[in-house]
Amino acid sequence: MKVKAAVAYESGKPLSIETVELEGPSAGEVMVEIKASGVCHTDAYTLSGKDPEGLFPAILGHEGAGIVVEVGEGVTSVKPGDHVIPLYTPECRSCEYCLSLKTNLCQAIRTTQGRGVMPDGTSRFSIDNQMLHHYMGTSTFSNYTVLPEIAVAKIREDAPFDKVCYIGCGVTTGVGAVINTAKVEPGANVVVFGLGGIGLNVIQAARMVGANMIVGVDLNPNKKALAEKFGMTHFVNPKEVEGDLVPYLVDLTKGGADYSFECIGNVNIMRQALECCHKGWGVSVIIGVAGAGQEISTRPFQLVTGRVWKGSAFGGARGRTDVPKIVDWYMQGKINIDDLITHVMPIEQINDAFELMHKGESIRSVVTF
Ligand code: NAD
Ligand code: AHE
Ligand code: ZN
Repeated sequence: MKVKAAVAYESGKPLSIETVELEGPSAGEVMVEIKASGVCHTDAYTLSGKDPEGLFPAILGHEGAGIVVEVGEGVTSVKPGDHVIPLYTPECRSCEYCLSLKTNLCQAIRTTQGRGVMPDGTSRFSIDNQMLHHYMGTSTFSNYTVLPEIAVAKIREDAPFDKVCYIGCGVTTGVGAVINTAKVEPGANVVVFGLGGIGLNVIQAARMVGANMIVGVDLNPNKKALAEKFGMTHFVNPKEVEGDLVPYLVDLTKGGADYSFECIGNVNIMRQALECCHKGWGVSVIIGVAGAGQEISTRPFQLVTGRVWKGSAFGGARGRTDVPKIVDWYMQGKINIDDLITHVMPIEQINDAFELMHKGESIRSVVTF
């Protein structure tokens, strides 16, 4: 069928709105009508050409919500009419990774997902007989997309698509990093680097679990007011700190952060995030995604003396199990999504969403179809 999609033909170039061909779902797959999709920094990262897995031409987008319209042979867990959130981290519940219960990184389809194709090695998208790559197994910048059954979370039907799409990445990533990865406890002192679409969700979860100090670090002073509304207790603009940032933060937190979170994707800041942690027990969680060729470094002494470096993908969440619960939290008013969605626009204006992000003027833009 013919669908409307924003196509990334080349890295570094604006997306192009096109009518593209979408094949129906094969066995084990579902077709979803995407109603809304957030634009995450990771989409910009891949479009920039810095993603070693970035493939072009492709249909980007991984933060969507929509309705199942058709299911392939053998699909049992969802049916047409079900409301769903696509999962770039699927949950097959049968691979070694899922069964380990030690990670959320289901590997059932990771290889083909990274190659921009469905599990059978082919793409469902094409234009003028030219194959278009899927992206992160989701391709939500299209009004219809095809996904493996294991890559959709069924959600309640009263949840608004243009809000809960954000749970498809940013909300779950930030909230989950606090709850699942770091397991922040009441009274902990937390430092959050980067007060964007991810960092603000880290902040709201830190407040939710009863953190004591919640320090936000950002170069953009315009992020301060919203971060305070979400629970930040202290704002630090590195440009205004005399001398080194790390000793300043250690001083501020009276010995170092119990937990720090890097929500930028800058390897130099990742080092600062680790080193501002408390000696003996501080845990630093890397969330930000850094470009190809970038590496982190620190003195091993930092780890020998008890600081712990961790990473978190999709907030350590098991999508089919956890995403419906996070939707419930939103619907019950336990988490605030509305104030983070600063811009909503039709898919035709998706390039404006990238521009707003680059200018630091948005937290989350959502495109609708
Ligand atoms: P964003 O652009 O909304 O926010 C980034 C923030 O960092 C901005 O407020 C910016 O002003 C600030 N910043 C930039 N450079 C800085 C510096 N040197 N010092 C202090 N602050 C600085 O981005 P986002 O959508 O919140 O994403 C953040 C990162 O998380 C990206 O790298 C993204 O790819 C990654 N991400 C990872 C996962 C995961 O599962 N691990 C999921 C989603 C996003
Ligand atoms: N292809 C990229 C991977 C980037 C990355 O780490 N992605 C995160 C999700 S970011 C969502 O906004 C993730 O889930 N990683 C685990 C995985 O298996 O990809 C690169 O840099 O190579
Ligand atoms: Zn994302």
